[in-house]
Amino acid sequence: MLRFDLISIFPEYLSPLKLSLLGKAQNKGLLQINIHDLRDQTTDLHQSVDDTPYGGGAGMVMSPVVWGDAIDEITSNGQVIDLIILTPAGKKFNQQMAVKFSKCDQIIFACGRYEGIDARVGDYYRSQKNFRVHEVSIGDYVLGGGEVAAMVIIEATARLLPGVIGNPDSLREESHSISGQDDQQLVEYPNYTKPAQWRGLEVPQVLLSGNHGEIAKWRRSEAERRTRNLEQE
Ligand code: 6GU
Repeated sequence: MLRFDLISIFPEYLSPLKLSLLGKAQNKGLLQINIHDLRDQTTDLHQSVDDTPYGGGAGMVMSPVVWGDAIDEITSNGQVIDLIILTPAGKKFNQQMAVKFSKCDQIIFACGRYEGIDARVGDYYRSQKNFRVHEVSIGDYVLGGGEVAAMVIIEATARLLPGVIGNPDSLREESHSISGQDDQQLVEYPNYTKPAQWRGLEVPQVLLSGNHGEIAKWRRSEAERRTRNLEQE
């Protein structure tokens, strides 16, 4: 069973992970999500997790001591652990990465705040043979911390696990899993449901035709058109 461990100074910020699809999946025993408070690892009166940057500059940097202790505490020996460090400087998350993460045993999410985590945390765990370290961003903008990014990655990853989604067919047909000609990714075709007329707008005739070959062709060309339009923006 895939186990997610999240470490954050705002554990309550991660409470949506108990809801909806992910909540049900945990109740069914399909995956496990554990949330840890980074401050539990502090030893000083003020429970400090950060300090000023060596070399000067604005902001604060999170302590490698506190992070190392927090990660070690949830490290179960034996299996490989994937450590995801959330940072706007990381590799941009995509569907292929979600597929890879869905095949892991244990994923630890280090949700940094401030100017980020001391760089030696990534270096140290990269040197440990039972760890794989990934620095990941969810897009080209800056968030206040990694918590929302971790939830994005977990939601995208967990729904690929067997049993999490009611109808597994919806995994194959949807956006970003449809492979185009040269295996390039296509976004999804537009979808319609009843009524056939709404506020003067009609559902495309071909979808009412019952001709499955024509419908598949139309959907394919719409997906290609939408993908081309996105590339032009
Ligand atoms: Cl993972 N963290 C922060 N702080 N900002 C981000 C991000 C992560 N991904 C995009 N922006």
